[in-house]
Amino acid sequence: RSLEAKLRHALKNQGLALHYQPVIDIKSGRLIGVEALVRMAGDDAEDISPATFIPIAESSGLIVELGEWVAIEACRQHKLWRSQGLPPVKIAINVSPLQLRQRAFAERLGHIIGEAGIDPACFEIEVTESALMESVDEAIEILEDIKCLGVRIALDDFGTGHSSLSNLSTLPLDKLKIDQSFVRRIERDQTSRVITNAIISLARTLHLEVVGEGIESNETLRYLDDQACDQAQGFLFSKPLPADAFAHWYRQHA
Ligand code: G
Ligand code: G
Ligand code: MN
Ligand code: NA
Repeated sequence: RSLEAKLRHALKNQGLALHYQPVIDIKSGRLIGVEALVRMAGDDAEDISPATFIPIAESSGLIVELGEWVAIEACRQHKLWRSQGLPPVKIAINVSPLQLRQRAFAERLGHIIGEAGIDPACFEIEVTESALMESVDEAIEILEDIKCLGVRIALDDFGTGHSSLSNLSTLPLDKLKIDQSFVRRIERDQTSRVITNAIISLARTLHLEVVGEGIESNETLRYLDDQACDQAQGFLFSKPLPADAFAHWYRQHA
């Protein structure tokens, strides 16, 4: 079966799942959020990577349906964790640029969050820098609408796209996520350190939160702490986990 057919089937038959990766406040070491990442079961035990099927979802138009499922499922899970006594951490979903071009996106998102009864300030969308900058003018109005819902907006994979400084200050952003490619080379590459420092100070200047992604070692974490980076995410803390495993991880680390 083609990947598109598999995806269509998965959407209809509960064949998708969200995994959750913790986001840590570096100063306190506490959990402050989770990023939800979609998974599709493959024919064998291996999941099919979203890096493979998201592009198919985009080219086939299934991304709209998939994106709605992701938002609904993230809200459902957030609510369930709350009822199980987990603190009101933020939950982030990844949003494709194609979703952002849907006029109705903000309205749908507002509806989904409202139905679930979730505080919009706990909900964050991640938009990749490169995708956003391809059509800033189109995206900006929708981002403004999303901002009006009270939902937070993070710029993902930051440092690899082509934001102009004027774009950055015009967009209603809350957070920059430093691209993993820089973070992972911090220990061995001076250029990656310089770029990381520049992103952190840019975030400071624009009053944005800043998070280092792809942290795999204590040395990298210490470096980011020294540079006054706010938040951290990476395999050092945990890989993305199924919901139950995440709740277990949380109880062990609370
Ligand atoms: O989880 P993993 O690192 O394999 O994710 C690979 C890529 O797929 C990342 O760039 C991530 O942002 C993207 N991705 C994961 N989940 C979603 C999702 O729900 N929607 C969209 N649009 N992209 C996602
Ligand atoms: O593009 P985005 O930042 O949404 O991608 C998130 C992806 O990064 C997920 O697929 C996740 O599995 C992966 N990831 C998260 N932390 C680490 C890490 O510390 N090392 C590596 N290699 N990948 C990571
Ligand atoms: Mn992301
Ligand atoms: Na990223």
